[in-house]
Amino acid sequence: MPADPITPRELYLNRRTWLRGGLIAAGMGATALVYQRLNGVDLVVSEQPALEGFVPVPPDGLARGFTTTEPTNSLAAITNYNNFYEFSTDKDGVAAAAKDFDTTGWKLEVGGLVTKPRTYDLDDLRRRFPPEERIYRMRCVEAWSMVIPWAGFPIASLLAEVQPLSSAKYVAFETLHDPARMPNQKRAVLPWPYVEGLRMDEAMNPLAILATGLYGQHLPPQDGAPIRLVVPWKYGFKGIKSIVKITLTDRQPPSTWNIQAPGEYGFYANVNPTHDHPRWSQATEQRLGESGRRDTLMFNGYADQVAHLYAGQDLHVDY
Ligand SMILES: Nc1nc2c(c(=O)[nH]1)N[C@H]1C(S)=C(S)[C@@H](COP(=O)(O)O)O[C@H]1N2
Ligand SMILES: [Mo]
Repeated sequence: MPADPITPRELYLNRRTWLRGGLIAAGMGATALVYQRLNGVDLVVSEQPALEGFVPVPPDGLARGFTTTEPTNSLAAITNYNNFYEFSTDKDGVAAAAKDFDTTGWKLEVGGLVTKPRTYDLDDLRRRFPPEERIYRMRCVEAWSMVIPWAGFPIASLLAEVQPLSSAKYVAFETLHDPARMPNQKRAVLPWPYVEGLRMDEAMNPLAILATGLYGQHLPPQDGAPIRLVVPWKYGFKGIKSIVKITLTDRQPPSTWNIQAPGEYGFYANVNPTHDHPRWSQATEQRLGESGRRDTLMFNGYADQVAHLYAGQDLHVDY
């Protein structure tokens, strides 16, 4: 198997054609799935228009956790190895199944316990919140990981505009529910729509973003077009895709995987190498494109930025 081609950062900002390449065989260990890209299978290469007003990661971004010196995974890998059950439960089948997903006329409704509820269209969002680059590690609860150059804006900026009431303690997120456009919603593989939530202080942390792009392009359908959540210190399932609704609330919101298997997936779902999943270890992970496994880091390596949010909380109980 060829290694995942690493894309130098200088190239992706102006390069419009992408090499087709094989993905790696990511061995997940005896307890988890083994993913193999067979020779001869073409990847779905997802070309999207460039994002206007894209702001590269700031020079002091490393200290703030906004970037990393670890190599980014290729666009081909990021867009052909996905979890998005509304389209397919096969990670290598999402790209093809979501290829024609139409996001024309998308609306994002923001309401609940706020002073100024508001419905945004994508042009509003782009105008008001220019896409900033954030290069984050992404650690799936299934024990694989990638490094992804997102473009997005802090949720804090959006919340500042709608002005949460002091009674608002949590932020609830909801994915589109439309089986005509998300065909796997015709099957009851999960309760639809997919929902997620954050505590207010988590949502206000500068690392938490709403992403509208990656590699300086608009977000491809398989990665959650046109807008999805990215919280890099939590397991990937918290990063809800294709969001239509954000609601401020005083109660802990439901989380799809927590409803589905409460003993396996907590509401907080902070990356924690010392708290194993009941069916597999969380101590190590398979980074796509690497041959050996690497150690999983507490809070996925973002402890300096977020550990204070959980002071006094038992992360083996509130997991
Ligand atoms: N609506 C929705 N959001 C979702 C999922 C999903 O199935 N449906 N899968 C989650 C999981 S388990 C992961 S690991 C990430 C994967 O994001 P990526 O495919 O862009 O890497 O999306 C998350 N967001
Ligand atoms: Mo995941």
